[in-house]
Amino acid sequence: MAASNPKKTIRLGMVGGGQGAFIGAVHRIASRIDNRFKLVAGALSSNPERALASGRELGLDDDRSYTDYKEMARHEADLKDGIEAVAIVTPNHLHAPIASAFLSAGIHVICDKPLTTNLDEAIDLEKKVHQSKKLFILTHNYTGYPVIRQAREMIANGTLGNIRIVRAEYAQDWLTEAADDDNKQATWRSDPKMAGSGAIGDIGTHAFNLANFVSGLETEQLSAELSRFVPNRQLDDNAHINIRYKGGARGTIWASQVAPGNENSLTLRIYGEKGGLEWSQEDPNYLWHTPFGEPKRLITRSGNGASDIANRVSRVPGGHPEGYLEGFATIYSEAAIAIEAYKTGASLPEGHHINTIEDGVYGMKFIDACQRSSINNASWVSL
Ligand code: SOE
Repeated sequence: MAASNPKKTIRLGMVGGGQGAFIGAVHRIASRIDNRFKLVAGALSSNPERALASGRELGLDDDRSYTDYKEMARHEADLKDGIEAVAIVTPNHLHAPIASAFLSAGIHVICDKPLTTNLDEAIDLEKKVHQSKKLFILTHNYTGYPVIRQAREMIANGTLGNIRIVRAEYAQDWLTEAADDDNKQATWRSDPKMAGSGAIGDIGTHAFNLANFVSGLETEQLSAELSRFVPNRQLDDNAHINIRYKGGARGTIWASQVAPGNENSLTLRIYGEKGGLEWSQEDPNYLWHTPFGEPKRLITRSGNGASDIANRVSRVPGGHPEGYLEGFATIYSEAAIAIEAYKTGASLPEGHHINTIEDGVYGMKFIDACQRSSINNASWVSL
């Protein structure tokens, strides 16, 4: 990222993400790519042996390895060199209580999505964030890709004219069959108490967030049909959603965990009166611009046609692929810039973006509206 960024390393703690977890390791790698954070404390597991072993594996001092996040928040707040920010990488039902404990201790929060298990909890958490006056950053990591930043800029500056159609798809296949009991990732994600929502929360909120981020549109109403295709599954594993945006544009979101052949197929297509944009997460360095009546144009990350906004969040020259981890790293580096600016009062650089508590609540309004609509025969509901 741009050389003008302040370079102070921020002391980071982590809750969740011990041995056997998936997303915690991604957060840790992402936090280090631009050398902006140092992990110094963690409550990596609620199991004492696993917490200690996971901490040691990551080089944490034993006295900064906790099993109780509340104790971690209290103790870290008392230390002279205590953590400045905490990353929450637990199942969804723990996001709100953990975030509240650290906010009350005066520590900034970086949290995985979706925000909570239900909308009421999300609204309560929003109040706590505001009261604490600390930063809350939600890791909607797909907003970190350079050409996604450029797509947003192109739409904002009118390159496509008025937007008419938004189509976001997030298709996976890993839950096509009932998961084994020892599949930790699947078990909590399909438990209503721990996850609160199925495909719409786990991946649909990413698609919704990305479509909003790039298009700049605001949802007026939606109609959703949530399905549970796998017998005995308690949460949705497939969702079809139609969206009416304010101003007249129309959108569809398809989120599925049961679409064989799709590993992590997040795609976005947006069309306006003057042209369109097309992007696929599995080929993330490229953005197609389709001006109406002209040949398609390929914009490449940090290469042909890349803008300053895209280059600001690129690291290596075009033709050398950047992907998931670098996009995630951008979320962390933007968080670091926001934390530094909070401390020093410095202004944020042009193009800087973080997903805030408000984006988290908006995602929960989306989930809530999908659930309300679906149980009512896919009726149109407002957010
Ligand atoms: C699993 O479905 C998962 O890891 C999600 O939880 C992430 O948010 C998504 O980015 C990739 O898939």
